[in-house]
Amino acid sequence: MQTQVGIIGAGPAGLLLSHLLHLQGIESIIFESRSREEIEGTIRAGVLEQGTVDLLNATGVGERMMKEGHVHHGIELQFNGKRHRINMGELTGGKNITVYAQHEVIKDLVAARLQAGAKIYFNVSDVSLHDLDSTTPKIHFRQEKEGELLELTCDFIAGCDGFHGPSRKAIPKEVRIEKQKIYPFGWLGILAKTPPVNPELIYTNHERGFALLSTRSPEVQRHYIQVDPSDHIDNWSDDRIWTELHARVDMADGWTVKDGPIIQKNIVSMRSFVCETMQYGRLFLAGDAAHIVPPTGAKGLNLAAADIQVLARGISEYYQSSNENLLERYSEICLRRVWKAQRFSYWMTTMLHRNFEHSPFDAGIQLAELDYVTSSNAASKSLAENYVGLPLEW
Ligand code: RFL
Ligand code: PHB
Repeated sequence: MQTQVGIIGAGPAGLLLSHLLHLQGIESIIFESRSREEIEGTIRAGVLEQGTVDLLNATGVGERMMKEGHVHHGIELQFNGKRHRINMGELTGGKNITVYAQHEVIKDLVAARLQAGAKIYFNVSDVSLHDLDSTTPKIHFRQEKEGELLELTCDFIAGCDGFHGPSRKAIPKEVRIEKQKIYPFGWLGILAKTPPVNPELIYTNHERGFALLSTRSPEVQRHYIQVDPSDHIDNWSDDRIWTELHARVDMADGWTVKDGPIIQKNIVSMRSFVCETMQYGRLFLAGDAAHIVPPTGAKGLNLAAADIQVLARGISEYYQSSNENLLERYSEICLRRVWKAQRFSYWMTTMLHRNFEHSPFDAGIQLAELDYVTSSNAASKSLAENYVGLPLEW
């Protein structure tokens, strides 16, 4: 089996890459370990930066997002019992974000790819990478468990298989540069059948811990509360979750979050991680395979989309003119943006979560930071320009 680009992982990174390459007449094959139903049903991100929205629109996969997504021109920060609006539109010269669920982006991309006749192998197993430092790298995989081991030969491999996939680990340990930070925070996320509580997202710093009120549709809302990362979801009855949300976000003037049936709940832990070796021979890592951010800045999927824009253009220049200049600079171009998104996500996370090991002094500094960011135009502007997404510098 042979193709131009072998892609491991059908998350936003892998699907978007396959789509962009197709628009340039470049062939690819995607290998995904989960089923189509699973990838289209996994609840994750919700916030798309303006640049991600523009990219999806410009490449013909934004139609449903424009109909069903919600444009937000600001966010609210709540602390000390008061709410403060960051007017992102005004502070960034008209930029905004769109709330549209990641699994809807996945559905749109899978549909577009399959309609164009793309080859996506779902439910594959035993994926491994070989001959990365040759011009004919190979992917081994099984189409069915216990089935025979098959081989794909290609010109390039894109490792778009998330944090736990095999691609990053295929880079020899001696040359792989990895940097990470683990946080003592977890997020318990819920999907609830309730009406929206607010036209914009509310990020809350409360003495009991962080809370975030987000949305998905007029009928379904997405909320998060900070919990211990080692806590188990079975310890959280629906009643306990609502009680905790009320305690953290309800206001003295009678404003209250609306309860309703919880249709999905889980706990995720938080880390910041960068693999600075984003390319090795003919292997290129993109998205969560190369970097993880804590979700407080809403950056993960957007970073994946930015990596893919660079990679797709680099591969396309290679086939058009044998010019490898962009491909050679792939890590360097991506990492500038990745590190800035890491900084922002780290800053939002430490500003908004309660660290129960902090001293009263640390807590004082944290509240001063929130006070500053909501009362200084310069500080609000800095938050806003990062939240809507920094430009990609080539
Ligand atoms: P993904 O989405 O993890 O996709 C990787 C795919 O690779 C497959 N795979 C394999 N395939 C074949 N063989 C193997 N051995 C394989 N191993 C894995 C997996 O099954 C999967 O389908 O990575 P990708 O494409 O890089 O996309 C990254 C995003 O998913 C991620 O960064 C975001 O979800 C992060 N994130 C957010 N990002 C935003 O931009 N805005 C947000 O509002 C936002 N909110 C969030 C988030 C992540 C969250 N969690 C769950 C950590 C909120 C949360 C709670
Ligand atoms: C979400 O709606 O899932 C969401 C929103 C904002 C974040 C993270 C997740 O910072």
